[in-house]
Order: sequence, then C-alpha cells, then structure tokens
Amino acid sequence: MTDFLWGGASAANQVEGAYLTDGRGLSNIDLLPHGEDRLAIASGRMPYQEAGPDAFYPSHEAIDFYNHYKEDVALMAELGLNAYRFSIAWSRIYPTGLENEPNEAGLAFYEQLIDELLNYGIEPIVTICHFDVPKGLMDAFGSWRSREMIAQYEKYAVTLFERFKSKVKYWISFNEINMILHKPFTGAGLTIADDENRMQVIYQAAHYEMVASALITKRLHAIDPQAKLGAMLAAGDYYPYSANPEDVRVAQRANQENNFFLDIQGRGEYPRWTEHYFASEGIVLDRSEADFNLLKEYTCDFISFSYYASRASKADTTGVDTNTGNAAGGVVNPYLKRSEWGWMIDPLGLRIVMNSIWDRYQKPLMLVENGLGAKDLVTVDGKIHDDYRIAYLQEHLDVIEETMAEDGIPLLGYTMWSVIDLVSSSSGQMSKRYGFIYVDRDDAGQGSMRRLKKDSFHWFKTYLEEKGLKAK
Ligand code: BGP
Repeated sequence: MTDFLWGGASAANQVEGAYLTDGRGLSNIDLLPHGEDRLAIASGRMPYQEAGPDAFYPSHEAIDFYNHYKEDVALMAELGLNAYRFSIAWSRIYPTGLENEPNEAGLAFYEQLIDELLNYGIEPIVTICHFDVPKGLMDAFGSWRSREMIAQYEKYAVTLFERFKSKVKYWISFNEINMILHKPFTGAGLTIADDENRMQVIYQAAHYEMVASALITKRLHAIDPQAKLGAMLAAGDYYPYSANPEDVRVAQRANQENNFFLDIQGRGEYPRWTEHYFASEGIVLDRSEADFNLLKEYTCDFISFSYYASRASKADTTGVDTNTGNAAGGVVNPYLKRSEWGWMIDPLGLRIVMNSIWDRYQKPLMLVENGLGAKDLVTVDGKIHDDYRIAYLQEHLDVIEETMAEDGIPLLGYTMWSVIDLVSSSSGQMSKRYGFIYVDRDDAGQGSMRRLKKDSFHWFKTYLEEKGLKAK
C-alpha cells in the first residue's frame, strides 16, 4: 500500500502566474477574463479578445507558484504527500508553439521543480497539456482543427520526454480530453462560428488529439521504456433520472458520448454508434489508415480521471432544474447534496464510476482530481476551519478504500484537487477554493499571496500517518 501515490494536483495556468516571464508566450487560458464573457469564450461561442487593460485575467498572476514553488513544495512534503500532479505550460517550452528550438528558461523551471520534488521523495505526475494551447498555434492553424497540430504536439512532448526521462514516470497527455465537447476553447483552444457544424469541428479536433496522444505514447515507450502514458477523462456516470426507459436511454447515450474518448484511447477503436451519428450529422472526418493503426497499437498505459460527482439525465426536462453548475450538463439529482457552487456531491458515485471504467477497459486507474470548491473564512488568528472539505474528502476516501478492497479495482494513486488554492477553471474565481493550503488572494487579484495551512491540511497529514502511507 505504500507504493500508492498520495498527492495533490494543480494546473500550470491556474497556479503559476508569471505569464510572460522568462520567454513564456500567450496561451488560450491567458485570454479568458474574469467576468461575464468567460463562459461564452470558454465554450468557443464568442471570439476571444487580445488581453487588454480593461479586463482582469486571473491566470496572469494566479497564485504566483512560479516564484513560490520552493515554499509550496516544502508544504507538500510537510503534509506527507508522495506525489504531485502538475502540468507544464506548453508556451513556456515553445512560446508560440512554432519555434524549432525549445525555450531553455522554461525547461529549466520545470527541471528545478521536478528536482525539488524528487529531493523530498515526491513523485512528479506530469500533465503535458492541461487546458493549454499556445496562442501562436491558434493563430497559425486554428488550434486542433488542423492535422498540423499533431506534429507540433509531438515536438513539444518529445522535448519533455528527452529532458525528463528517468525523472518522470507518469505522463498524462490531455487533461479531461472530453472537455472539448463542452468547452472547446478551454479544452482545445477552439473558437467555432455560429454557421459552422460545431460537432464536426469538435470531433475532428478530438481525433487529432487522440492520434497525437497515441503517437507520443509510441515515442515515450522508445525514449523511456519505464515511463507510462495516461489518458485522462472528466469522469462521472450519467444516471437515469428515473426507471422510465426514455430516461435510461438518454443516460446511456450520454455515457456513450463520454466514453467515446476512452473507447478510442483505451481500446483503440471508434465505437460503432459513431458511424451512424457522424453520417446523420453531416460530420466527415479526416482519418487515415495510418491513424487507425496508431490508435489500435498505442492505447494508453493507464486511465486517469477526475471525479467531482455523478450526473443525471432526463428525457423530458420540462420543469426540472438543469442548473447543475458543471460543464458536464444533465439535470439536478434530487437525492444528492450540492456544493456552494451547485455541484452535486456523490461519494458512492465514485465506486460506481470506478467499476464502470474498470469493467470496460481493464487498465490501471489513477484518480487525479477530486475535491470540493468552497468559500473559506480566515479567523483572526489565521486559522481556516474547513470541516466541510474534510467531510467531503473523508467520504470519498472511504469509498475508494471499499472499492479497492471489495471490488478489487487497481488504483495507482489519488491526487486531491487541489493541493493549494488556485484560480477556478470555470469561474476564474479565487474564492472557489479547493486547497489544503490557503492562499491570500481574492477575486479582484488583491492579497499578499501568503500561504496558510487549513484544518484539512492537518487532518490529511494525520490521515496519511495513521494509514502508514506517508511518503517513503
Ligand atoms: C476540472 C479541471 C481543473 C479544475 C477542476 C475544478 O475540470 O481539470 O482544471 O479547475 O475541474 O473546476 P473549477 O475550477 O471550475 O471549480
């Protein structure tokens, strides 16, 4: 059990800040402002603007991890973690994406971070692309609309593999690859005009991403045979709202759409339903024989996933609350509690989804995001009593234990979202806090950036000690 990876997670664009430091170029998320346009741009329905002085872009400074990483890694070590999942900012390595040579300052930053982690016995789990596309590639190719992106991504990933081989064992190709269905700009840097066939653009981009993922799996295995490449899905089963077959069918359909990505990345084949669906929607994809061979031969080594909650589907949504707060859609499940942001809370759903994924793919699993976004209050003596977060995590950890022990499902690790407070992906808020570690910064970008340990920090440290799971 001590080989189990106990960690925290984050993403470059949500923690690093320093968005133009040491040669870094602009990326898609740098163009997402805080405020009312954020969702429209994120969903690819509104063109992004050049980052201007009138709007506030929370990722530009984020929590300044770029300059605080030593302090933050020391806190992770104090917490007792033996793993940290983070992402690399593509535009730190290739500022526009198009350069022939990588930016040494960017590589050096991640090398220092990785070495710092390894010194503490903390295993780095690296997401190659977490909602991250250099703006240069969006301008040149319309991002993942173009097959050209496969070669650009391969160049970037191989640069990382060559530099960090033997130091990084676990790589994840695309964070929540299925986010492209819901927020194609966030997920893949896509903006889609109203008169375009939206799903054509999305499925084409998804195809190129999955081919790119298979290709880098091949490259990784050749460069570092010990290393593993994981797919990553925003997971959570769609439950039928009722036993009415109409509801069961829409839930089944939603699950099929969600499983589309793992079917290809985990089993190497397009699911059959896509044939009729693509034809009926006028979707014609550029897919070659070579693509199909690559997808078949280089399926992922493990399946990583985020789990916040299950979803529910209903055929007739008249009069039903559809405001789930989450990009995955569906309707409000009346049996579940909800977070302050309206997200469902369903610990048992974690056992259900782990079984669903395992039954379908039989690949080792890794839970790389799970946590509660909530408002935290700092007391006058600098304490944060986040018992709601402790309750959420405890319930989910209990379910994981049961699922592993009673269902025999192999789970490689658990990295809680997020080890430290960071900018919310969907809302751009700091006040939607997830961390064990509090960061003094508010929604308007004010604050000292001081780090404070929440009650959940002390609780999780004790949890790991009691379980004998402390970093080796
Ligand atoms: C996932 C993303 C993360 C993270 C998390 C919480 O979709 O992979 O980047 O942000 O959700 O979501 P939010 O920040 O919107 O509350």
